[in-house]
Amino acid sequence: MIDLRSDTVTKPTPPMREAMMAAEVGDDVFGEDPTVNRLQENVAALLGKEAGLFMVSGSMSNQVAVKTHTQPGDEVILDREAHIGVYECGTPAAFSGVMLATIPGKNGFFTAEEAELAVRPLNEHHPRTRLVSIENTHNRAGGTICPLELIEGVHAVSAGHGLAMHLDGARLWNASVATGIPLKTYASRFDSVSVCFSKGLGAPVGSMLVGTREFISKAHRFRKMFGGGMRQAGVLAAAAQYAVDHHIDRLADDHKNARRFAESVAGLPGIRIDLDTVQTNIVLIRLSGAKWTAVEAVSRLKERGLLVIATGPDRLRAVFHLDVSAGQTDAAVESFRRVF
Ligand code: TLP
Repeated sequence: MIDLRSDTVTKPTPPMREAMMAAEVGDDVFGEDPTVNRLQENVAALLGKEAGLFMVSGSMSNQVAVKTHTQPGDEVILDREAHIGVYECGTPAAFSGVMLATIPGKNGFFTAEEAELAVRPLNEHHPRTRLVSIENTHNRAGGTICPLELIEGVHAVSAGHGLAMHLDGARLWNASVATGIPLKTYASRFDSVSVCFSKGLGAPVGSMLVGTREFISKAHRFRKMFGGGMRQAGVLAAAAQYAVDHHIDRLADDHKNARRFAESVAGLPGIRIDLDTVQTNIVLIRLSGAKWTAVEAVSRLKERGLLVIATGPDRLRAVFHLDVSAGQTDAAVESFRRVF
């Protein structure tokens, strides 16, 4: 089986497992796990922030950020297709008591003008706008990269209204490798940034939230409240550290494979791919006038040894990662040719 359902499906490599075996550990709830502490310092520095907090998942990292930035009754501005709103179980409402002001962005991103219009006037009728969140790269838009000028523009609007900015950078590594723009540059306009080790970087578990020392110390309490206090988490942090040290540059291979796959299947009957949005490791495949619905296509492709997911009634997603070689990319194209 070639598994293109997500870049979360990667298995830890033998050297990553060795790093996990060798990890020095302690009780992280007491702040005594040296491997976790080192990872937090290293990743915060990589992103140009004062402090970091190791998290169980990207969802926890985003939601602890939302909780830390807001009060119940506040409102968060974000793209309509953002992971925080679409895929995180309604946690902003359930755990933070906040409302989401969603903007139908283009390729996952809204403009400064759209952000300005979404900010509520300050009076007793409205929720208080408190936070603006951007996802980079954008998952449901197909791994698209947020242009720096857009971030700058939205930041200017946020600063003008005294709002905080959060970056869901689950795949920020991919954006940085694809553009050559340093992680720090992307992170610089945000008060908090969440990055994931368990997607393209190939670690089995873990994400990190970074920000000022004060923000992270507040977030630390909420992580415990959300059930995310871990003990000898150094075995996981060691895998994440290995991934940061060895698996960032190689993301370029995933981007090449995604591009080659997209260009090869784009012309098949009933398939439409907007090649302009294939910027990193995700390919969105639209079915228009195809023989199969998305759900039927998933099972036909599975019969031919290829796993993808349906992300809508007429939409498939293929994600390229550490465990997909160039040869397997060609085999995936062949499965599509046969089914379509
Ligand atoms: N995305 C997963 C699924 O939840 C859809 C995937 O397969 O792509 N932010 C972004 C942009 C994400 O894509 C994801 C995971 C998360 C946050 C949440 O991370 P986890 O799964 O660790 O909670």
